[in-house]
Amino acid sequence: MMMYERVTAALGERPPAIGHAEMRQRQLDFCSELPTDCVAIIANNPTAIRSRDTHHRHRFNSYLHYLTGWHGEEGVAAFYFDGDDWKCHLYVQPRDVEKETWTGRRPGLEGALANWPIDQSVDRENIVNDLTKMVESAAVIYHIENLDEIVDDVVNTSAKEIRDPRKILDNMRVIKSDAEIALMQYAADLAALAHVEAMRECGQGMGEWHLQSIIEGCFLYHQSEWAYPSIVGSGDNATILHYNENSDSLHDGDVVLIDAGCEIDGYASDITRSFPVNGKFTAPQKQIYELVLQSQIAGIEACKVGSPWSAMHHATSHVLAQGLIDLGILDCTYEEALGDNYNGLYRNFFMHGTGHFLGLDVHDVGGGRQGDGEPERILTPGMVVTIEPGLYFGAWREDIEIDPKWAGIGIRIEDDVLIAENGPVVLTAKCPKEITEIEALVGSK
Ligand SMILES: [Mn+2]
Repeated sequence: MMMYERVTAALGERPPAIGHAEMRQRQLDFCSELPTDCVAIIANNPTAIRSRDTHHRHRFNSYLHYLTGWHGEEGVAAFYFDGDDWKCHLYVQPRDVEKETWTGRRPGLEGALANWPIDQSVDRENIVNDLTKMVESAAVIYHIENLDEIVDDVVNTSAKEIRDPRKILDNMRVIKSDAEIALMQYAADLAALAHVEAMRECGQGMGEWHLQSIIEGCFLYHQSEWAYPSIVGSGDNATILHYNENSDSLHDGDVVLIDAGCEIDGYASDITRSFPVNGKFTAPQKQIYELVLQSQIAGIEACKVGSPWSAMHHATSHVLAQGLIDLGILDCTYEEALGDNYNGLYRNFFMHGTGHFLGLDVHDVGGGRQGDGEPERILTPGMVVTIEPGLYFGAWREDIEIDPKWAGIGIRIEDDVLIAENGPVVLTAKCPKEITEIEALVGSK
């Protein structure tokens, strides 16, 4: 438990979950964008079978959670205007001692009404009748498809106009409040400190899964869990972007890449670090690492209020394209390396985006654009993004020629960054990324 307690000591106090007043304000802000003759239905994520009668752990739908704080299975919210005010109904499962004995406690109708910011709780048994009535008296239905089959049926059998509420909600979710930022800072701190412990414990003779267990154990010990399956890839595995088998042994001389983040009250952190298994980068590894780091720092510096979304990707790309030429990896002009539309030869080694929004979803809503054909989003205070350039030289790549000295190196460095008036705030700053810091830390347990 020593390493977990060290993390506890460095963490500080867990901030409170989002309060009811803030969620009521979200409901009002959402409803004020709707016509009063509509009903807006926000369903939950479905459950999924893992094996026979065993289910995957359920994760609430982020839109439903954003508007109501609901975190259980089932649970569907409906918003309508009653002539004076907007009302929120929540459909929930009633208390049932026999069923609860098997599947766990339920708040029931009374519990839901008392403990969630809603106007009425309704027995889920009545959802078809109740929603059908609401839909019949509305002119427009706001609805997200493919979450709840029963709700889909009610909506699709009506002949009403159906609209997607996500654009309205995404514009709200993309800007984080102080309470949300506090939760995200805590999620960032926990993941950062978990990465530090993995670096400290790392050594030869270990497996990728051991590093995974340190990181995820840290999350669990602090009543958190992974926000996405952890990636622990050493050597060539680091060059496979979504590798998460984490089943290889760590080898002397290899770099290991860990991409792991946790969730606090639904809010994600997302960190990647790449470090040498034996605590010392080789000369070629160091050259690639330095280049990715300079690119990442340029990406963070581009996180300026008023800049377009693409500014960050352009900043990282300029550094990488020039660096690949300087290292002799690309034998071409800078223009050829970069390409006309950031699609040049450097994309052989940096094939993903520079980052994404971060929030209730790890790849959070908002996107770079608000929709097809619409202008790019402009960076605004309260947005949280990741900056995560990388370079990958897979020895297994048959499509490009790679000098053996670079083969098997995969490096990505990822931080979570809050856009703020006075410049970018790196939420994941507790996780070291300078070469000297990393080399001092790895294997130092
Ligand atoms: Mn990411």
